[in-house]
Amino acid sequence: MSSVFFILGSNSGNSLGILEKAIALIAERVGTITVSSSIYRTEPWGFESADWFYNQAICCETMLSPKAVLNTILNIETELGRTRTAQTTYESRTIDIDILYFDNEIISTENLQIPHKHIQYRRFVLVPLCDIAPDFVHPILKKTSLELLYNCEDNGTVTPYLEFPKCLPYPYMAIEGVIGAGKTTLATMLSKTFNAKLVLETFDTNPFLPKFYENREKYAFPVELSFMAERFQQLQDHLIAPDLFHDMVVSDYITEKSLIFAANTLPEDVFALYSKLFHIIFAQLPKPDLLVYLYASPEKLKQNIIKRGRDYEQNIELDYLTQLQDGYLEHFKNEQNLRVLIIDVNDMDFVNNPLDYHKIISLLQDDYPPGVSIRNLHVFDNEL
Ligand code: PH2
Ligand code: MG
Ligand code: MG
Repeated sequence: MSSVFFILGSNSGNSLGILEKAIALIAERVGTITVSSSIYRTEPWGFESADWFYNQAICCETMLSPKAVLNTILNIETELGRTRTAQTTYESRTIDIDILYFDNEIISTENLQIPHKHIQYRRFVLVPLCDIAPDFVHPILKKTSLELLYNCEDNGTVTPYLEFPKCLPYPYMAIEGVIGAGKTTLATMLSKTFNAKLVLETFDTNPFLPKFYENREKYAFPVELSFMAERFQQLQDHLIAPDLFHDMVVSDYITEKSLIFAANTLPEDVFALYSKLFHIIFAQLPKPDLLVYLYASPEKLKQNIIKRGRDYEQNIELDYLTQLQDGYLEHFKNEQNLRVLIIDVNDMDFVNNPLDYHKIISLLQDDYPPGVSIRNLHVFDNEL
């Protein structure tokens, strides 16, 4: 019996399904699989592609010779749709199975090199390998997997792949937050993960918005009215019409946003009129089952605004962001029947860090009572 270590990778087709099939075929034809690593999402190494890999390392006990193992895995690759072109550079593949180690053997023939000659240069190999064989010693380099990883200069991203639930307990969710909090990004990501209907505010069709940022007083009323009309129309279209293809709706705003902004931008008497109109118009619309508010400090919001670089937003002052945030928080106190979940995202990066995104999704799986719930807090303590 010999122990053989493999790294499997796929970045095209139904990668997760293909990995699973490859492992089943290896178990059948090569030998019992004794351990397997987590699955990782990894940046393409050695070539450019928008399609990241799924990689996983496994260890298998086999009676076969190295040559026979090689032939077996090449056949499995072909059966699972791997095609090889004459191209000499790397390219995307449905499945790649490479032998990393075969006991402590050192083999160097034209078709087979053991240990695999790139182990020490690749984080996408070393990270999964450290899951299953941290202390295995490379027979040529005489270093353990952990030492190789420690010395590895590759800085390609390798992050654990996490499974998401199939659905969330809230059929209609609204994501809110002040300008720059990431609500549109999060709403869009959630709609993709859960195949939800996405309802995004169409801020760029509001002809008054750039003018408003130039001259607040003059354009406050038309800008707010214009938003109110647009929001009403959109939500009416999406929430009332049944949709056979989506069980969930995610929006990046709540209608009350109109009131919160208007309270800030309109003089008192004009706001009273606006508020009256608002309540007449919106009385009919359903409320979200969960309102998620992304809380970030004004300084962090300002950084995000600078990062995304919309010209007309660049002069927004910290004070204005603070006032809006206070407006939201104050508003939530009075909405006793709404489930409001405040997530402090100051130290989160759900766009680039899959663990953070996963954390948000696990928060969205919980049950919340009506009223305000706060998660992930350090900033808040006694504020609410
Ligand atoms: N395989 C390659 C080349 N580059 N990059 C990642 N992240 N994962 C792989 O499995 C991989 C790669 C050649 O086999
Ligand atoms: Mg390979
Ligand atoms: Mg290969």
